[in-house]
Amino acid sequence: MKESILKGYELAKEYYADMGIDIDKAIEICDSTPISIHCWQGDDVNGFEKKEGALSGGIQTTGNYPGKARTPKELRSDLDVVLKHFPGEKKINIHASYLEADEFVDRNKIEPEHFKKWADWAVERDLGIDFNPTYFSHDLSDDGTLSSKNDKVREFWIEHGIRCRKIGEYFAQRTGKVCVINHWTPDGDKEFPIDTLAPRLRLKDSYDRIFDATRSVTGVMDGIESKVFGIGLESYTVGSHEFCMGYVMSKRSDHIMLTLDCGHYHPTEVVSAKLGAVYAFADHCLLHVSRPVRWDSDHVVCYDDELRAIMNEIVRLGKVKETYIATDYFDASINRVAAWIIGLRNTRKALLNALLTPVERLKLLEKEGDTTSRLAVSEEYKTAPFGLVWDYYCAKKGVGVGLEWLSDVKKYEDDVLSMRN
Ligand code: RNT
Ligand code: ZN
Repeated sequence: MKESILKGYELAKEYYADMGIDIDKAIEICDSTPISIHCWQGDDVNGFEKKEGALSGGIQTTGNYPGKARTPKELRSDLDVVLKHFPGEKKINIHASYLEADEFVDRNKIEPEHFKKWADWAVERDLGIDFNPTYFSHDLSDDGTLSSKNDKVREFWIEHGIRCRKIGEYFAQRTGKVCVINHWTPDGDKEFPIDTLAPRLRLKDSYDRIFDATRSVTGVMDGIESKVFGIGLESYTVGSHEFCMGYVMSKRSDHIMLTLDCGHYHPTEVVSAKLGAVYAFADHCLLHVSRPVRWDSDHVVCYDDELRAIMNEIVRLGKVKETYIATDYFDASINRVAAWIIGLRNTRKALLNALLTPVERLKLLEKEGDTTSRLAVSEEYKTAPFGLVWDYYCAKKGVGVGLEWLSDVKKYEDDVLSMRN
């Protein structure tokens, strides 16, 4: 390690010790907290089903930067570059549409064997695996999935959900780590429906049936993700926030939790402000870390106020272990590998920053009613020498300090990505 990095570490250690913070302990907690890497940043949410089809379900990647992964092998090779430049415990988050089979296998026919190569790859790297049923980008998903009024269509998607939970169990068994499954359906309407209740009752029934049919599954946690609207489905969303929150809370289940995606609320609402309320009723929740710009645009995650506020909140609530952190964005306008690394490093960085907050001191001031000091202390630590701790942590983990990662990614672009088109 460079002399200057070590010097910086010593300086920061002293500074934070004065605030009552042990930076080594903060690094240790940060490092052991899993962050789940969404596989879909590498290929614009295409997946590897042997069937042509456009991305649907009201989500959209924008940009046409060259070099996207066209095969599972390419995607995993790109992910290996990401893994090199992002510190701490990692998981890989796969969608059902990223299966591998010689011939087309429909969503209601998927089996653990179609994900064996992903599991082998993850086990070799000691990564956990998270999973997602793909309830979009399919011939049968254009007019509702789990809430469809067409029984055959609904049965098809229930079967998909059931199979996904079994595949989740397979991943948990292969990796020895919990598999977090996220259930998100795009179901909704471009115009205001007359009957807003019936689709929700069907969605509720579908989730019930998926969970009832897979009661014996172990090692799996299930997130239910809400949304405000999708493109083309602007007026009505079946799985709205109230629906999903109501569903999760009414189940009182030890494995069903709410998923909060940063882009899935009205533009002035923030996830950081919701966590304290959710945790009044829940033991766990799943975060989809994303950056909405005026809508659910899924921009690359930046080290911005809201990301820091989210991480601060889970630290202050004492819910770092209980909160499953996953990234969810898709930017096709810049080098996709760099997009991954930038967002993932920022997510980890914000977590470390939050862990270096004098939380105990602030809580005490609040308890004593000294709101003046509470504000003064809160403001003061904002300019603490956090960057020195981050650089030391990155150096210690060998993932590149500062922009060291960028030249490696540029080289990978020249040698590999640019040859793909
Ligand atoms: C869509 C949801 C969902 C997806 C992924 C691909 O609005 O955020 O989580 O982004 O499942
Ligand atoms: Zn999401």
